[in-house]
Amino acid sequence: MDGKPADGVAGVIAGGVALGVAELSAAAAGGQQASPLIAVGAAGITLTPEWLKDFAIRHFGTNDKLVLLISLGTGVAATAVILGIIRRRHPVIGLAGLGALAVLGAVAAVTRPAAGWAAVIPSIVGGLAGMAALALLVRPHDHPRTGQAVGADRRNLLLTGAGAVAVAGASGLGGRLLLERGNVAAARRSVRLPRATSAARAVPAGAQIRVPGMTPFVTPNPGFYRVDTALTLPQVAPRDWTLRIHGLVDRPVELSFDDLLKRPMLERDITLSCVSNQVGGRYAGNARWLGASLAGLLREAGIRSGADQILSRSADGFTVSTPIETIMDGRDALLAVGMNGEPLPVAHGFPARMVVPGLYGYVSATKWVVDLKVTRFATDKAYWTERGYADHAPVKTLSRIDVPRAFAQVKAGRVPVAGTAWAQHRGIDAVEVRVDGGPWRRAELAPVSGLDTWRQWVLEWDATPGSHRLEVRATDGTGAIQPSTRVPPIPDGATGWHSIVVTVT
Ligand SMILES: Nc1nc2c(c(=O)[nH]1)N[C@H]1C(S)=C(S)[C@@H](COP(=O)(O)O)O[C@H]1N2
Ligand SMILES: [Mo]
Repeated sequence: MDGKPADGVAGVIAGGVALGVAELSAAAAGGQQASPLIAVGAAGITLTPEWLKDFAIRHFGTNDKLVLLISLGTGVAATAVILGIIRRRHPVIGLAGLGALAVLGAVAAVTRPAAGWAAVIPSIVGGLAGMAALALLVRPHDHPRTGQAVGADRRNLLLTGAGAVAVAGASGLGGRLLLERGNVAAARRSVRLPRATSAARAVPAGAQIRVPGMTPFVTPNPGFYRVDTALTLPQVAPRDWTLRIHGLVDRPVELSFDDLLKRPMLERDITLSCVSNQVGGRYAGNARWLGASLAGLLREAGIRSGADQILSRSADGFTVSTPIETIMDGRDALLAVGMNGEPLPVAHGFPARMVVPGLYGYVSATKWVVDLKVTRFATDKAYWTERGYADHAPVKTLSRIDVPRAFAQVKAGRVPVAGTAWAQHRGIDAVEVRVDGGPWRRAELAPVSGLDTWRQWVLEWDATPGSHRLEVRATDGTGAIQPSTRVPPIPDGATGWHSIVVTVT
């Protein structure tokens, strides 16, 4: 009997052997990037069309990578089932299919930024192991008539299968464990951050609106939104870290992590937000950053005339273009090492990242940053600007109703309506709320210590029974009112008024 279920299972086992052995040799050869599954996933992220990436960020949020890995795993398993079944009738094609998958993994791995030729090894070794397993598990020539194993043969097959499963499991697990050893968690714990030479202004007593369910004024690190293209977190040890400043400069600079820590350290409260944030969305967070002045570093390197862009690059090859003008205009643009009193979390750029108040993250906030090229917008494009996003992207004024929640049921009477508004580096001067399209009413603004953080607000509302629509809009420090026109995040950030509907009983 052709195409029996056991052949499909054998295919999956062979696929597992391939991936497991690849994982183990990735640990030996080239690290995370050389693991075929990770490499194909990462290449997938790079090649994904903009609309799909936007959809993924919107619907899966920070889980977008988990969804990608699960889809990939499912795809590989399904292909392996098919190859197992094909192998019975077309022995060579079944094996060649596995070989093709291995080639795909190898190509993906070797084309990752910063990958050497050794990155092909895990896919090839894994592919060969998988082919050997498939050849052993599905032997079409043993029983040309029935294609079925019988008696002692079947026992042999079961033993081979069990052995292959053990190889797949042990090598996969072992490989993962070894790969995790490259983990910088311990190095991060041993970093001692210097004291700030210029401390942050104290957060004013009333900055946090005391209403149950209100967003914290300072976002705790574990709850800080995360947006990046990294499928596995880059593990950059401080002792291996250097920052190169080159391009249109008088004196190229190469900075070690110790050099960086010896520089004057600024501590600043800065709200970071993502261009992908939708009106009412949660891709914004406020932290106390510690870092060196970027302007100071660039001044030492000496920017040549004609340069108008800093192209920053991360350890995993992501790039960001930032206008030099903005970095040098007196705002606190940082090469940050600390976040809320700790070394940067690995997910947020350890050991060093950029933070520039007033610009969306994709044009300012390079995590795991290792390279600054002083260049021109006419010469160089960055990851997202190559994909249709704007070169210049100052943060747009946004305001958000945090309580009550959308579609909440509240009791009639006095109901506090509270939320957050941001227009980094211009500041928030007013927030207004209206109910059911009625007159705008000014909310009470919480105090803030500067222009670079978000600002909380609250309005007491006399809620009457029924269904009501609440809307909010902010005015920034230049007097400009947040526009009502809804535009999508691409190319330079969403606008529109946040509105929610609540039921009063
Ligand atoms: N290396 C690297 N840095 C990056 C990104 C990235 O994909 N890779 N994404 C940028 C974007 S789009 C944003 S909004 C911020 C998010 O920073 P966070 O994850 O610390 O909140 O990081 C920026 N820095
Ligand atoms: Mo972003």
